[in-house]
Amino acid sequence: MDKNKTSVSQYLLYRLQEFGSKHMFGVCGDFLLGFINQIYKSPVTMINCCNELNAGYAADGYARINGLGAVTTTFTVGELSAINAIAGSYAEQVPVVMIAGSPELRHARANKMLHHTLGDYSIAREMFRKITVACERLDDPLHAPQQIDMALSRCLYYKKPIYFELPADMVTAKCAKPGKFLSIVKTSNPDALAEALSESLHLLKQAKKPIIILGMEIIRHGLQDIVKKFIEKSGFPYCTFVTGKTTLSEDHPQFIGCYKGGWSREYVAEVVDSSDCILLLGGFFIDSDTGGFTAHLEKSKLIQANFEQTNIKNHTYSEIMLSDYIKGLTKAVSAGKLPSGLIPAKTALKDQSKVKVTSGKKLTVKHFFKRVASFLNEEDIVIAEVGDCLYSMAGTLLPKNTTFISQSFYNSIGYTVGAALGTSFSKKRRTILFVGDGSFQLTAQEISTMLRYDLKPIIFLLNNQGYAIERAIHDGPYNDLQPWRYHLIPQALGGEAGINVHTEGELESALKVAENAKKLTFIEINVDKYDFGDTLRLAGSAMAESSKNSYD
Ligand SMILES: Cc1ncc(C[n+]2csc(CCOP(=O)(O)OP(=O)(O)O)c2C)c(N)n1
Ligand SMILES: [Mg+2]
Repeated sequence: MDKNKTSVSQYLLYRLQEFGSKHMFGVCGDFLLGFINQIYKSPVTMINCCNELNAGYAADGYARINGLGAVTTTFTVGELSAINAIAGSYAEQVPVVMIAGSPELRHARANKMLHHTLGDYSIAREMFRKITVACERLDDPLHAPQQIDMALSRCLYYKKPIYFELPADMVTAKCAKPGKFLSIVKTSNPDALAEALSESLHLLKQAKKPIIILGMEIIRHGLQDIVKKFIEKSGFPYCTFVTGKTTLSEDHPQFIGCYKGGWSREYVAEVVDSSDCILLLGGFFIDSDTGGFTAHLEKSKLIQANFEQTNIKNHTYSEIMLSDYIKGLTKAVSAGKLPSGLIPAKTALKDQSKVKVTSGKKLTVKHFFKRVASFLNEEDIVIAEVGDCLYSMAGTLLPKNTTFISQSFYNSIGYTVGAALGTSFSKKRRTILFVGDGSFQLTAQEISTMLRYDLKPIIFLLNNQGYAIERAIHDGPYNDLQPWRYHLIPQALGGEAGINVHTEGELESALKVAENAKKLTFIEINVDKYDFGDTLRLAGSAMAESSKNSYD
């Protein structure tokens, strides 16, 4: 073989692992077998999942920790199962590479009515085009390296998913070996940047009570160090949206808590609502970040800096890179252009350390989340599913260097089980999953994959006998579930039975087991059907209000 050549599939796999994706999640199929064989011959490890949706979720969770995730499926039937996961990655700005193995090109050219094809070979690909930043069919080995590099550079720059269709006969087709990878680099328009900085500094200088809010883009674009430097130099207090939770370690002395509009803790709401200059870095006005749009973030006092543009009050500066903008502010503070240490911030309350335990007492949602907060360790990866798990965990102060993961914008339930599979490959960190019974019923089978690959997440399943969040909006029989014996599921899937917890005492014993566990730990937390956390109750009323015209 020509030493300067490789195959299209090996080229792709080389690039994936180069940028952090050392595992590939997926489900095989006849059009994909050749590619999967190549994965087994490459440095990338294939993780065979139970279904494609979960594989997509796993790739998303994996990408949030490792910088890039990848999922592979067979043509149409497999990829359309994964499409909801890719849509979630698009909404939540997560760099995931989706690879669909398709029939050999000769079949496509002859438009043969092969199984899985819908009669039109382009339909699935065109569906992905809307939810990716690059959508490529690798049908020419000469151009494939360029297509792969261009798409990947967009994925890594925008932190959004990309899609490749890989026809079966292209898997081993020869192409050039990977050369130097060219990343997308954009620079700010210097005049626009200078003007935006000057206007921002004017507002910040006049402010008596400035506050910083961090949204999702800071984590996604890896700007934590830059932001930390600015926060520390300025001395301004800061909070995060839910989508920005754990952007910086939550033990930071200037951190006052998670801001959720009208659903925030009193002190956080008071600081933000009474601020005369709000500096929103990397955030958007998402309902779950603004307490169902109850936030008082008035434009007259708002500076909103996003990835490629900054809005100040009612006008927009485009072509400004967020990193340049934050660095510019930091430089101004260092040069004494901004007063620093304006407000002595009251650090986020740590009221969760002492919890009174009464052995035989029935467990409540409030007791569980308060108690489990002190079970969490530094460096843990904490994943919370939409529902009471997310609402309760968002308000929990997390230990140093914890990473919080949730699909709090796209809200596709079941996401966290797949995501926990993906994060569990970070062997040095514990993955702690909090998932509701309703959500779990969508993606439960992926526990099987965790067992298959000897992964050791700690899973808390909140069994409140149904869809509590939906009950809080509008109740009916559709919010009830078939009552599964959740703690027995790991056993049915080839592992050992989990622990069933009903009382405060049983929770203590279960946490001891979990602390010393050398294998996957599954703990079913049983609470009353109408036992809702405070934020869930508030969220329920807000959502009921927003759909009130649909109920009679
Ligand atoms: C894929 C998908 N299907 C349906 C919904 C609507 N939905 C949102 S939350 C929810 C119920 C979640 O129940 P559970 O996981 O038990 O959490 P709880 O509210 O009980 O804490 C449903 C059905 C959704 N968000 N995503
Ligand atoms: Mg539930």
